[in-house]
Amino acid sequence: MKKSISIMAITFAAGFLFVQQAQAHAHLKSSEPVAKSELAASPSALTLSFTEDLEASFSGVELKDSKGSVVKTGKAALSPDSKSVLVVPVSSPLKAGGYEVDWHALSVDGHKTKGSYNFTVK
Ligand SMILES: [Cu+2]
Repeated sequence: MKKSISIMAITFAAGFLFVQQAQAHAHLKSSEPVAKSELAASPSALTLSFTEDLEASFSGVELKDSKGSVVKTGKAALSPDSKSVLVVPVSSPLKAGGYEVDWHALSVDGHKTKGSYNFTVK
């Protein structure tokens, strides 16, 4: 009984440390278009919300079509409302097809993160 309690305590402490560390970086919280969504029309911008404030000059996205070709977008900038939100204008309407958003971010605490997600324009 005593042993199982101490194992639980260790597991809990390890989980807590992991959460603390994970929270310290800019992770993607949500996006617009939503990951894996199917859109009826081209979005006018990509909006990525992160868990931390970002350094704009070292944060951005690469938009790729289903063939992996890079699609030209406007310059990524922080939202005027929040330094943790990155907005990328979609300069010319996206054709029907699948798209991948490869994002990279530098949070104000100096940590780099990256990831990707997909959406489809019908
Ligand atoms: Cu960090």
